[in-house]
Parts: sequence; C-alpha cells; structure tokens
Amino acid sequence: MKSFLFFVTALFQCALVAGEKKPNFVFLLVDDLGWGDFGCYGATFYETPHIDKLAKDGMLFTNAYSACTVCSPSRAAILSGRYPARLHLTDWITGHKRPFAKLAVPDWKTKIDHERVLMPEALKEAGYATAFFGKWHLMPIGKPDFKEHYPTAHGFDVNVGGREWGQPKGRGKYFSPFGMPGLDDGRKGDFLTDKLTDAAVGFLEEKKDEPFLLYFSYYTVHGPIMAPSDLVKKYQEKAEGFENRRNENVNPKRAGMIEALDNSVGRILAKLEEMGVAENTVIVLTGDNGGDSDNTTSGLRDFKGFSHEGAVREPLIAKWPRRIQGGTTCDEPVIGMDFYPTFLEMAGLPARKDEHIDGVSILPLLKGQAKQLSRKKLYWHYPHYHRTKPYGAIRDGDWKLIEFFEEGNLELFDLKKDPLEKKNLSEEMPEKAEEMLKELERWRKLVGAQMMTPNPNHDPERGKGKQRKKKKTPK
Ligand SMILES: [Ca+2]
Repeated sequence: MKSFLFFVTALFQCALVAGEKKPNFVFLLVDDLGWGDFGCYGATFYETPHIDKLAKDGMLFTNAYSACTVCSPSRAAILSGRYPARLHLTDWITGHKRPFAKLAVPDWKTKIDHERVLMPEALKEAGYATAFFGKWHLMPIGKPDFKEHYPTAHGFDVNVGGREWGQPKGRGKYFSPFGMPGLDDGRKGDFLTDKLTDAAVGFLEEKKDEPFLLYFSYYTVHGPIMAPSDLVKKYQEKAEGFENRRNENVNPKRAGMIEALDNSVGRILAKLEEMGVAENTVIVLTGDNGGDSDNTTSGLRDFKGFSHEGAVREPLIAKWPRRIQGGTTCDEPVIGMDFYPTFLEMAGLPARKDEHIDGVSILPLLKGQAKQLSRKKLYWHYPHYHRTKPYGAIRDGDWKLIEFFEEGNLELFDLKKDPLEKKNLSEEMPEKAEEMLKELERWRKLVGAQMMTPNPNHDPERGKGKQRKKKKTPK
C-alpha cells in the first residue's frame, strides 16, 4: 500500500514537471581522494585540466565532507542518506582487529542490507536506468552468495567491477587481468581506470532516450599506487626540478593515477556533449575519505583513517548547465548523505524522508538561491581503532569538537580561525566544549549509535600495536 501511494504521488509529481525531461545523473566517486589532489583545489604538480574545467563550469565546495574517514561507511551513507552510526556500518569492511585494546568494538554490520530504499532504487522506481562501475566494498568478505550483495541487488541494473574488494586484487591489480564482474580483462597492459571508462562510455551510448544514473565509483586513487608507464615517465620528468613549495605529493605514480582519472572524466564529459545530453545532465564529483598520506590534503591535519579534517574533507564539484552558475564557490558544510535527497529534488521526485533521514537537499545552494542550509550540525562516529583511536566528532558552524572514547579527552577547534586544527581550545573554553559534547551525546542516542565497551581482554602491553598475525595461507 505504501509503495502504491508513493507511486501515485510520483506520478502526480511527474505530471507537474511534464514537458521538462528528468535530468541524468553522473556521480563520480573517487577512492581516497585528498582535498589537495586537483588543480582547482590548489595542486600544481598534478595536472587535472578536465576536472578544473568542470569546476569552472560548475560549483566548487570548500567544506564538503565524507561521512567517515574510511571507505565502506561513507559509501553506505551516500547510497542510503543515513549516517553510518544509524546504519551500524561504521568501519571499512572488515576492519582492523585489536583484541587487546582498551575498548571493545561493538557488533557492527559488515554489509549494506536490504532494509532501506537506496538512492539507485528510488531513481529506478522513477524510470531511471541505473548503472554501477567500479568499487563496491559494501558486502561481507568471503561469503559465497555474491548475488545477494552485489550492486545489482541494490537498485543497479548493471554492475561492472563491483565486488567485495576494497581495492583491485586481480592478478594484475590496476593492470589486466582484473578479475572483476562484468569487466572484460582486455589485453595485457590495459589499465583499470581506462577499461572501466570504456564500459561507462559504452553504457552512455545506449542511453539516449531514458534518464540515467551513471554511478562511477573509481577504484583509483586507492593503493596499490600504479599508473601507465607513459604517465609515470611524464611525472618523473616533471618531478626533476619541481619546486615543492606547498608540500604536495610528488609521487609520479600517484600523479599518473590522477591524470588517468582526469582523462576518464574528460572522456565522459565529451561523450555527454557528443550525445547532446550534457545540458540535461547533472555531474557530481567527490571522494569517500581523505587522501592516503599527509601531503595529499593541501595542509589539512592528518589523512585517511585519522580523526582530523584531512580524513574527511573532500573535493566536491557539481555541474548542471543553466541551473548551477559556472565558476562559483560554496563554503557551506555539506556531507555524503545529502546527495540522495538532492538528486530526488533535481529529478522533481518527492522526498523520501524516512529513507534519507540524515541528508538534506543542497539544491538551494547549487542554484544560488541560498548561501546556507538550515542544518548547522554534522556528526561523525567511529567506535574503531585505525590510525586514530576511537572517536566521535561534531561540527557546529565553525566549531568542531572531537571526543576520544578511551580517555574521554576532548579537542575543540575554531575551524574559521584555525582550519589546520593546530590549537586545541578545550581547556581554554571548557563550557563550549561541554555544550558541544552534550549535543554529540544527544545525537548518538537519537541515531542509536553503537558504543564501545570495556574490553575484558585488555592488555596494555599487547594492546599497543597491531595484533594481527600474518596469515600463512597462500594467496
Ligand atoms: Ca576510501
């Protein structure tokens, strides 16, 4: 009955916008993308002309966030419009094991389940063709029933490359053979980003008449850091004599990976133009967590797996001709859960607030109708050990508070005056810190966040380092 009512409402909404064709969506999600990885975000060693052009034709965000500092939770948040804490999917699948640490990790979910209507399912219901390319990483490792967990079980008509892997693990890693579902292995030397782009362009060529969601979830620039030899050579030469004034990452292989990504974006944009659908296509480009080293974040503190800005602040660029004014910048904080309601509103579809409960449509920002959202607070919840110790965080306006769960110690930063989080103000401003901590605790209760518990096996000596023994099983 519920779905029937939704269907009727959807029909009504469609009638309202009759005559206006629904926009297509191209969602480009880059793995381990640092805040400083593109020219339009300050990179000078890496070259990203197509992405820079995309920013020139669209809106660039300076305070866009991923919902987590690691892969799987951020991806689940984008697809569901819900905080990882609410989903109980709070770590990369399958997470680090720290059996002797002070706190025990809660019993979290290692998959995105079927309880919710995800963004691709909502668009599919409304007549969209939906296709997934690249990294999925939202299912248990080592389970045989892949069909139950693949992107095709979650609203995508097509899956090219998505499986349980968090990085390319085929025999050639980023080079053929890839060992990925739906992706032909091509020829020796073929590069994964290029091959996935071939498949994405192939999908576009078939979709002239119906609206589509092309969800391109790049494996790049996650390790292993590998790039085509001509690109590596180009950046080896560039590195000689390069004056590294901004402490940029000058790894020629990583630079080559970024250029291959940029070429991929360029090919997709060119195909949309060639097909005559660019005018009616929304393009969004962002990342799932910070870069994997401290020189990929344009100076922001820390990087992937830590608890500071470099782990969660992401490039975000959105283009939609005639609706988003080109060359504009937005400083309002936005987060991964926001894409789902934003896409629905762009498509003239009714909001599904029971689903994307933690996201808000950022369409008013994109259209230049508003400089700010009414939502002022963002939250993070990471009851796990990684490069960071377990923590929770809240951003409220320009203020950010981090709570470390082991000792309960707090860090308070004024991001406007101190964007690099150098000065912890928690002792100087205990009342502000306390007020924000109360709000963080209130939110955790609201979303049913899973909390850590004292670990009965805690052993301070053995709990210090990594506890995993190297497996001897051949692979
Ligand atoms: Ca990632």
